[in-house]
Amino acid sequence: ETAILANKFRGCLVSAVLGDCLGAPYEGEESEEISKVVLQKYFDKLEGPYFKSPQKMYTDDTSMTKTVAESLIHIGGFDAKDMADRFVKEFYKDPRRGYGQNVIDVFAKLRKRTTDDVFLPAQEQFGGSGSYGNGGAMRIAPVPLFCHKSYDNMLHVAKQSTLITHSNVLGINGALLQCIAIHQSLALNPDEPLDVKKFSSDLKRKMSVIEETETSDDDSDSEAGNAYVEQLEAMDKLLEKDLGGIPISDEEVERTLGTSVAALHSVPTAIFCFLRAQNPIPDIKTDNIVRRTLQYAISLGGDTDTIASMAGAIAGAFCGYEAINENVQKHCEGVEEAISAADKIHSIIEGS
Ligand code: F2R
Ligand code: MG
Ligand code: MG
Ligand code: MG
Repeated sequence: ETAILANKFRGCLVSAVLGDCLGAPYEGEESEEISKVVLQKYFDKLEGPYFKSPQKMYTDDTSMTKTVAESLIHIGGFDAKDMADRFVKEFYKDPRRGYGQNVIDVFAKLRKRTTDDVFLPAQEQFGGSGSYGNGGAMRIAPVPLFCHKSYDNMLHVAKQSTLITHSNVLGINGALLQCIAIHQSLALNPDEPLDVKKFSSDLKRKMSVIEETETSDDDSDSEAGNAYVEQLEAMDKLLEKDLGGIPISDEEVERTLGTSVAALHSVPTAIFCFLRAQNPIPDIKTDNIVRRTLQYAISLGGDTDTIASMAGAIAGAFCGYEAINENVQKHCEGVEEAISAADKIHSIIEGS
């Protein structure tokens, strides 16, 4: 059983890297600009016999995920100051990774800060409303691995680690939703067909608890309401259509769930990609659920690296490392580090 979990940890972090590396060249493109035929060939070629070529580079998604893992491993738990210092160090060491301009302001303030309050710069973003971007969600994957034994502690660490850069309730809850989705995937047997309806209703139940709490203990005029539960309900309707044999266009997914850098319009989309990929998808020729998830996520356009990375993390946590094509891994930067981080996290939590 512990070997199964180790395999799932690797699958989660490696698939997250693959989604980032493979999706990054398409970030910001419209779905209709991305040819399904070209995308099929892109994956076929990378999965085929190995050929020498420069690796596909990872972006801020993987830089920050690596840092979250390194901090948890180094401390043996969560320490906000350690994690914040590592985000800053990583950014200034390797800034050309496609970070957004706004989050760079947080790093600059964190570097110059004179107090120990590492949460202050994030609170000052966007005139005090905080970022609702998907930057907290995109880097969360190590948290559900490290904290998989304690749900409440997992939510605590997910929230605190997000608050270092994102203080808007939508940015925070997006990270919590992505964290919970990975946590659910870790607990499932990939040899049995996934119960899509149960996966979604479990997510909705947990998010409704979170959205009720967030709304009531927040003094600020909380616009959050039940935004994520509503997105998950919209996701269910799309999935029901799909199961009923009614075609779902990319335009409908984009219009209903979104494909932007906003957490609300990308985290539910990533979960949708994973759930829809449990069954065949038109124009995507593969039996592999991880590949189908990644290829579909990229085909939707928009924030492709991040949506594919988040969807990949959930799919990899479900299917495990053995399901991931070996050749495609060689074409992506950062895979070895992801494997090493997954193994270290596993040995820390199994050793204790
Ligand atoms: N930044 C990008 N991609 C576009 C730029 C690519 C780059 N120029 C290049 O290729 O070199 N990708 C990465 O950023 C996303 C994660 O963003 P994160 O970390 O959440 O950043 P930020 O700046 O906090 O928020 C993102 C944008 O969301 C809007 N926004 C957020 N909160 C807002 C608020 N309260 N009011 C108004 N707007 C808000 C802003 O437009 C932010 O810039 C990932 O895609 C990652 O891959
Ligand atoms: Mg489109
Ligand atoms: Mg990126
Ligand atoms: Mg992105």
